[in-house]
Amino acid sequence: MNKLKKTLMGIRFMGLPNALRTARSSLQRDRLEQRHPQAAPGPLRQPGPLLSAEPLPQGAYFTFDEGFDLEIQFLAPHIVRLTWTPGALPVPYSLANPDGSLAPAAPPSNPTPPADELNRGPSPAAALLTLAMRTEGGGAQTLASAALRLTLLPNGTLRLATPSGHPLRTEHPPSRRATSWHHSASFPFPSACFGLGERTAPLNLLPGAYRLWNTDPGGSYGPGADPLYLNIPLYYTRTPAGGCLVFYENSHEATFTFTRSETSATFRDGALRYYLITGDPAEALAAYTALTGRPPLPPRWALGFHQSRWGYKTEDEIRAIAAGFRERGLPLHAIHLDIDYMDGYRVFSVDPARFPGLPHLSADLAAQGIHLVTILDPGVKIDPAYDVYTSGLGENAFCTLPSGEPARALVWPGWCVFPDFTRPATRFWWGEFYPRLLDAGVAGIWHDMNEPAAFQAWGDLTLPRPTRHDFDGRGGAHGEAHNLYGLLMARAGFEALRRHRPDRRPWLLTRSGWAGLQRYAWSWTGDSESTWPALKMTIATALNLGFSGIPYTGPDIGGFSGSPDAELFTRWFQMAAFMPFFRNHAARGTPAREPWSFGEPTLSICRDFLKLRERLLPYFYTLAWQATQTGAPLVRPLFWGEPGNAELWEVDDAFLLGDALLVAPVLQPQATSRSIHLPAGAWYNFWDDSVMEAAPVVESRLTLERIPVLVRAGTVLPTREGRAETLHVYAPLRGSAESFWFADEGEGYGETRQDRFRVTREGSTLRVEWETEGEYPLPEEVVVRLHGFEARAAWADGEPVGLSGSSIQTKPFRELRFEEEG
Ligand code: MIG
Repeated sequence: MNKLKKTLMGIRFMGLPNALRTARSSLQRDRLEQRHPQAAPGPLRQPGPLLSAEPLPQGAYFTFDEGFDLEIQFLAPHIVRLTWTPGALPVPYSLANPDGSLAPAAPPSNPTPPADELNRGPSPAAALLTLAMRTEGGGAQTLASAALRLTLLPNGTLRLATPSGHPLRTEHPPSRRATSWHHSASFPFPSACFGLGERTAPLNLLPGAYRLWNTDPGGSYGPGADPLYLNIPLYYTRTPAGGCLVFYENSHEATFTFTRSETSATFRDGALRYYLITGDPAEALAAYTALTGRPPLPPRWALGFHQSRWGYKTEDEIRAIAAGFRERGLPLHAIHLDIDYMDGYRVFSVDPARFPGLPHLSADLAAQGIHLVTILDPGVKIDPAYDVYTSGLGENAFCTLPSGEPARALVWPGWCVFPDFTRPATRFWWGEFYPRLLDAGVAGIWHDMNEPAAFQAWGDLTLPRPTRHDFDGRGGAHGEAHNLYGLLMARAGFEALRRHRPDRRPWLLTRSGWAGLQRYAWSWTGDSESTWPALKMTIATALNLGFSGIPYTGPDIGGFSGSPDAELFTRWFQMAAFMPFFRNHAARGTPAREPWSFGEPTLSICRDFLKLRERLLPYFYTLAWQATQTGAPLVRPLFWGEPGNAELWEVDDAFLLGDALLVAPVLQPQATSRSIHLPAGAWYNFWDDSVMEAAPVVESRLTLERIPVLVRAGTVLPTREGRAETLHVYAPLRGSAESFWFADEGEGYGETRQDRFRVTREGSTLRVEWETEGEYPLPEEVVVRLHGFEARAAWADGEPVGLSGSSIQTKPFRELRFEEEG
C-alpha cells in the first residue's frame, strides 16, 4: 500500500481531529527525544586478550582486557547461558523462574500451575551435570557436557560443537559501540533458520534482515512487512547434522541479519546475555520452554470457532449474530466485542446506551455455549471524571517522562496515559479492574494496541524513547521496556484472571508480546491484508511463531483490512479451521464477513469446516495438553520429525497439525491441483482413505469444497461425532505406532486422563492397545473406525464384537484385535 493511501486510511480509522493531533504529538516527541538523546556511537571496542579463567560450579568466568567479562553457566547438558558484560543485566521477565532454573514438566494432575507457584528449586538436570573444563594448546579453554562442547579462544572467539566435534556455530568476539552490542557468528552450509517471533518472511529466514521492535504496521500489512507486533530474539539454525537454538535475553531494539552461512545481531543496550540450546526442534523447544515456560492448558471452548468484527455496535447486533449461527446450524464458541462496546473508548467501561445489559447478554450467550470476549487497550483516557485515570494517577501507575509527568500519547480515546506494566504495583492495580468485565460474564479478554501503539504523524507509532519505566524497582527507559510491554500486560491480565476467577482457566488473546508470552496468552497475526499472498504468508508466520515458543496463533479469516471475494474467503476459512486460533475478524468499514455473507456454496463449505473442527476438538485438545508438557507447537513445519532433511526446510505452503495431520491449504485462485511434499512414511488421504507412500512430492486434484488433508499411517485420531467419542484407526502399512488422547472437563482444574494407544499390524492382524492413566472417567462406549484395513472379525479383550462396515462400538478395552478379510 502506498504512503498516501495509508495516510488516508489512517485518517478514516482514527478520525480527523485525532489525525490533526498526531502532528502535535510527534512534534512534542521529537523535541523530547532531542533533549534526551541516545548515547553517541563512540569508538568500536572489542575484548582484548583473555586475562583470567576461573571455574564456577556449572561453568566458568573469564575476564578480558578492555573491561569485557564473560560468564558461562550450564543449566543442563544441552542448555548454556552466556553473559558478556558490561551492560545492565535483564530483569528476568521472560523466564519461567526468576532465578533462571528450569521449570519441570507440569504435573498432569494440575496442568495449569500459576506461573508464580512453579518449583523454584535448582533443576534436577543441573545437579546431574558433569562438566569437564580443560585448557588446550594455544590457551583455548574447553567446557564439555554430555551434549555439547564449547571452546573459547583467547581472543574471545567461541566454538560450539556436538560432543563428537561436529561444528554447529562459531561466534566471533562481540564488539561494542557506546552501549550497543554487535554479535556475529557463522554456521555450516547448508543451514536454514527459523524463529524471530512473528514474521512475514518465508519459513526459512535465510537470507534476510529483521528488526526487533514491536510495531503496529498501521492497519494493514502484507508479505515483507517488517517488523510486526510480536518480536522474539530467538532463532534455530539447522544443518543436516544438528541444530542450535539461540535466545538472547535482551529486550532492547535489535536487528538480525542472516546470509546463508553468517548471522549478526545488534542490540542497542544491556548486557549481551544469551542461551545456546542444542538438539532437534522438539528437544530444543522443550528446553527453551523449560526456561521460559510452557503454555497452560486453555479452556476447551477457546479451541472452537470465534466470530468477531470491528463494527458490531450494539447488544442487538450481537444477539442477531448469535442467532445467525444458530439458525444456520453453524457451531460457534465465542463472540468478540471490539472497541465499540466501550464508553468513549475508556478501558473497563461499557457503553450504557448500546450495551445496557452486558450480564444478560453474556448469560444468554452462555446458555447457547457462546463465550463473550472483550477487547482492552492499554491507553487510559486522560479524563478527570474517569476513575481508572484518577486512581492510576493516585497510584503512580503510569509511565512517566524524565520530568516526572505522565507520558502522553494519542490512541482511540484521544490523549492517553499508559500503565507501566514493569511495575509490580501497577500490574496488580490494573488487574483489579478486570472484575468489571468478569462480573458481567465476560469469559476471555483480548489485549490490543499493546506494542504499545500510539497514533503519530511520523516516526515510530509508539511512546517517546525517553519515557521512564520502573523495571521492578531497578529503573529503565522505554528502549528496554518497549518490547516487554505486551508480555507484561499479558502477565498482569493472567494474574488478574487467576486471582479473580481461580476456578477457571484464564483465556487471554494479545497482539504484542515477547519471549515467555506463552505462559499467559494466545496471539493472533493482526491486521493482515486480504490477498492471496497474505493467505500464504500466514502459514510461515504461524510456523515461525511456533518455533519461537508461541503455540497459539491464527489469522483474521479473509485478512483484516480488505474485501476478500468468496473464493479467497473460502480458502482462508478452510486453512484456519486447522490453525490453533480459529477466528473470523475484519476491519471497520469492510464488507460483511459472516459465513453466510457470501451466499452459497460458501455457507455450506464453512458449515462443513466448522463441523469438522468440532469433530477434531478432542485431537486439538490433546495437542494443547502435549504443549503443556513439551512446549511443542500445535502447528509444525513438515521437517519437524526429520529436521536433517533439507528438502523440507523451505516448504511453507503446508503444515503439520500435531504428529497426525498434514494440511495443504489452497493458496491460488481457481487452482485445479496442487503439489504436496510428503514427509517420510505413509499417509492416508483424509477424505477418501487412499494411501500415499514414499513419493517426495504428490499431486492432488482440487475442488472448492475441500483442501488436501492427510493422516499419518498408524495414527489413532480421537474425535467426537455428535455424542459418540470415536477413535479413527489409520492402519500402519507395517509395524506399529503410538498416539495419545487427553481428556478432562475442558475447564477448571479437576481430574484428567491421559490415554496412550499403540497400533500394530502383523500379517493379517491389526492390534490396538489402549493404556489409560488418570482419574477422569472413560466414556462408557467408544466407536472405533478402521481406515486402510478391511476387517472380517474383531475381538475386544478376547470377546468377539460385531462389525458394522468398518466400525465397531465397544466398551473401553485394553486390546482390540482385527482379522483381515481373507
Ligand atoms: O487501530 O480495535 O489489530 O483487530 O479490530 C486499530 C480495532 C485497532 C487493531 C486490531 C484489530 C482491531 C482494531 N485494532
